[in-house]
Amino acid sequence: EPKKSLANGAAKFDGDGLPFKGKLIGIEDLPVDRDEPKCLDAMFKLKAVAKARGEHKQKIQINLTLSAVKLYDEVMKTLMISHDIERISFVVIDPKDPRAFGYVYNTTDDRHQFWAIKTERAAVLTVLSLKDLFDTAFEQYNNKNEKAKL
Ligand code: I3P
Repeated sequence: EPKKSLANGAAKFDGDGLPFKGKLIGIEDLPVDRDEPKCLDAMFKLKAVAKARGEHKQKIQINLTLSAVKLYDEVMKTLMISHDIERISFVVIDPKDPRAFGYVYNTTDDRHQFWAIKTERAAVLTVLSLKDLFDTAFEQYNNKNEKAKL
């Protein structure tokens, strides 16, 4: 079977990118850039904090583009933050909640922020698309390097 064409596979991440609806559970700094137990501890803690707050979590839209994971405020339609994909080091699914996942974003000043997100649909859909995005970006990077060698 021929390899899936890069152009077709990458198209869904073009422009505004691939959108998912969700809610922001919370953000916490971690001591390291990849550690599943620490991420899940942060996830459970952030969920408890959100619940104790007694307010609705912020509704967001998550757009996956070839350069970044972009988080928009769903109500205001404003860009909250853009996370360059090369600064995302780790993605986890909450094993206790099919609608929650999180990722570690490494800031330019070397902090490791865990972003916990509740998805409208199954979190695995967003996580698989994220994996697809990382693979596509990596492939494009390699293709560019191959061309540079010619
Ligand atoms: C709500 C319930 C929902 C949750 C919502 C809670 O609590 O846990 O599942 O939505 O969060 O308020 P209750 O059952 O007491 O009404 P998510 O599953 O999407 O988090 P929210 O208020 O932050 O939207």
